[in-house]
Amino acid sequence: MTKNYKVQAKPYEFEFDIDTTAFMIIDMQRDFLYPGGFGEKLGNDVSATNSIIPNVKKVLDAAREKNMLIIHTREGHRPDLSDVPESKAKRGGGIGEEGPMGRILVRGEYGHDIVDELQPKENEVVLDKPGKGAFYQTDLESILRNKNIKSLIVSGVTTHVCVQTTIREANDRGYECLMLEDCCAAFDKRDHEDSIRMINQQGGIFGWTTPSENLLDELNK
Ligand code: TIU
Repeated sequence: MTKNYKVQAKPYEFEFDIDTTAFMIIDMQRDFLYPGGFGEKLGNDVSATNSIIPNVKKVLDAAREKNMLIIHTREGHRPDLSDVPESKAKRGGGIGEEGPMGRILVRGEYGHDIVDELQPKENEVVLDKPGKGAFYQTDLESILRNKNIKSLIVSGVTTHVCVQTTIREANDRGYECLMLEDCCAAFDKRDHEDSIRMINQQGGIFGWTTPSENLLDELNK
């Protein structure tokens, strides 16, 4: 494999082959980015998660230009809620309840879908997941194998929950992950910053992190 791109990152340069790298956008759903959805119902202010939409869009445009594999994920459940563990239902967020954007975190509802600015194109993968990690109870591993993907560039929300869980799952499966710092957000800035440190500490214990500008500079060279 020729690694034809090198991005400045922490803890050291992230090298990847564009043909074996996918751009992942985790859960940029209205339910996490707009008032009245799951994120707010859990007691959070959604302004931080909403604020990264333009940053993610810039990288999405660049990834489309380079014909990278693009994978969008959505956290959510069946309309009959049969796939919601009791432990998750109990912990709030109003899963299945009627809200201003439809039934919260339920597939097919307006709030469950991806925001207008980042709507997937027909040739892009949309992966529905019931949990926090994108590998749990999904066919992500099979898709990555079939498409010969070795590295993941990761964006989305929230940094400390679905983004971190997915990067940890990917790392254990042998994928090299670059997390884009300004293309991820948590409701609380501290959770976001702590996550960045957790990922790139100990020589990149489970990944690399960088501001998206460094990736865009490299892709535009
Ligand atoms: N609560 C929270 O921070 N996140 C989630 O429940 N899901 C995702 O991170 N997508």
